[in-house]
Amino acid sequence: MNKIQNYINGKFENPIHGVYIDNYNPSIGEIYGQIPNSSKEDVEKAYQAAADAFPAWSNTTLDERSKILSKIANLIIEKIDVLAAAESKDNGKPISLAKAVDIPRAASNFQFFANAITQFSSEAHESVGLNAVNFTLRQPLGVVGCISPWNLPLYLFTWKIAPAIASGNCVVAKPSEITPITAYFLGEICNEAGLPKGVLNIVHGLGTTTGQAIVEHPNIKAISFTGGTKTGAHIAKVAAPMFKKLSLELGGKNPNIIFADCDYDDMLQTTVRSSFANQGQICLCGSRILVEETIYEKFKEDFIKKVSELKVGNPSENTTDIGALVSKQHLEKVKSYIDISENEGGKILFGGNKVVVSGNENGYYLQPTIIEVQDNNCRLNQEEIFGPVVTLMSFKTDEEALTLANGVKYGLSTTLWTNNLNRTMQFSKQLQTGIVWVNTWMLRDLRTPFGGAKESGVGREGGFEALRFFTEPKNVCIKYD
Ligand code: TXE
Repeated sequence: MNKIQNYINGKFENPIHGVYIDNYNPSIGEIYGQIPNSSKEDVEKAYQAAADAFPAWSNTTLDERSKILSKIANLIIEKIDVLAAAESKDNGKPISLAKAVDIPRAASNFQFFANAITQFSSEAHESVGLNAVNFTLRQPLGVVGCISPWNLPLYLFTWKIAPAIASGNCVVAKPSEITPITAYFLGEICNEAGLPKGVLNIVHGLGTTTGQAIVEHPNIKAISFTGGTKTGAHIAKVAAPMFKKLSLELGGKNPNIIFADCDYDDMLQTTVRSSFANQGQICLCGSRILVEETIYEKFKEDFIKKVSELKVGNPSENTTDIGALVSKQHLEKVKSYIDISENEGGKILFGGNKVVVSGNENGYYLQPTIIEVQDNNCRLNQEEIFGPVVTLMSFKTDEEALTLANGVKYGLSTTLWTNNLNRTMQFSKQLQTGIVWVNTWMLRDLRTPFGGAKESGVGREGGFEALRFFTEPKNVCIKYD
C-alpha cells in the first residue's frame, strides 16, 4: 500500500506521532493508500522550516524567483500524464478532464505568477506643496498558510501557493485529506526545480487536526482557504482574534439565467458543461437554471436529451463524461438532496439514481440529475449540493430573474445568456456575485479578481489581487527641503 509523507524543509518525512489515515480510490470504493494525519508538532516543524527559509527567500531577486516558478510550471507539464492519472484516481474525475483542465491549469498558475511578480508595482504619491513624497513598500508577510479542497486538487492548491511564494513568502500548505496525491508529487517537482528548502512545506492530514493547527499557529500571518462555507466561518472565528489576514473562497449556489434572445445552441452545450463538469463539484457550476418562460418547455426537452447522452463511467476511460463522486460520504450527501426533492416540491425530470459501473461496482457513481422546482426558497435551491444535480425554474420578466438570482445567501458567480446589451449591463450591475459570465462559462483570465460576495467568501484571489493579499503595504513618507 502507498504511504505518502509530509514535505518539510525539502525532505520527505513521516509524521512525528506516526498516525496515518486511509486514502480511497472513489472509482472503485477501496482504500489504496495512507497519508499522515499530521499533528501540531508536525505543523510546528513545517513552520520552523518556513521561518528559517524566509530571510533568504524574501531577498531572492524577482528574476530568480520567476525562473524557479517557471521551472515548476514546465515540470508539471512534462509530467502531465502521471499527474493527470494520479488526480483522476484520487478524485474520481475523468482523466480527460484532469489532462485538459486540472494539470495544465496548475502549470499556468505557476507560469502566470512567475510573470506577474516581474510586473507588480506599488504606488507613489507626491505630497505637492508639503515637500514630501510617499511611496508604498509592499513586503511579504512571512510564513503563510494555504488550505485547499478536494474538487480541483492541484489546480486550487497551486492557485494559492504560486502567488504566496512569488511575492516572497514561505508557506505551510495542506491539501485536502481526501485528495492528497498530486500535492505530494508537487514536493518532488519543487525539489527538481531548485526551490530552496523550506520555502514550501506540505503537511497532510485532517482539517480538524492539521488544518486547525495551521490556522491556530500564532506566527502564521495569513490563511488562504478554499472550501465549505461552514469551515470558512470556523476558520474566521479562530483567526480573527489573532488578527490574521484571511482570504476565504467558499461555496456557491450559482444561477444560470437563460433569456430567449441568446445563441441557443451555444447556450445549450455550455449549460450541460456548467451543470455537470467534474460531476458538478466545482464551486462555479451553475446549479440553478433559470429559463425565460417562452423557451422553457423547449429548453427542458433539449436539455434532458443532451444530458441523457452523457456517459457515466470509469474515470480512467477517455470516453467517460461523468466519473465518480469524491467520497462515499459526499455521494450520500448529494443523494440525500435528491431524496428530499418531492417533499420540497421538486419533480425529478432526469436521473436521480446511483449508477453501478461494470467492473467498478463499489465506486461512487450518480446519474446527472435534473429537478424541476417551483419555489426558490426550497432547500434544493438554497443549499449547496455540490454534485451532479441541477434545478430548473422558469421566469417571466427581467425583474423576476434578478430576484431569483439574488435570492440565496451565496454570491459566487452567475452565467447570463442574452444578446441584449442593456440587459447585460443592468444585470452585471445588480447581480450580487463576484463573477458574471455573459454568454460563456468558466472562461478564466488569471489577471481578473476571483472570489465571491455574501457567504461565498471574503477577499479576492487572482492577478495582482493575490499579490496584494500576500504582501503588507507600508507607507513610507519622506520629507525633503
Ligand atoms: O470541505 P471542507 P468538505 C463545499 C461543498 C461540500 C462542503 C463540505 O458544499 O459539500 O463544502 O466539503 C480543511 N481548520 N465545498 O467538508 O471541510 C479540509 O481538511 C482548517 C466547496 O470536504 O471545507 C480541506 O483541506 N482547515 C468548495 C479544506 O479545509 C480545515 C470545495 C476544505 O474542506 C478545517 C470543497 C479546520 N477546522 C467543498 N476543517 C469550493 N468552494 O470550491 C476542514 N479543513
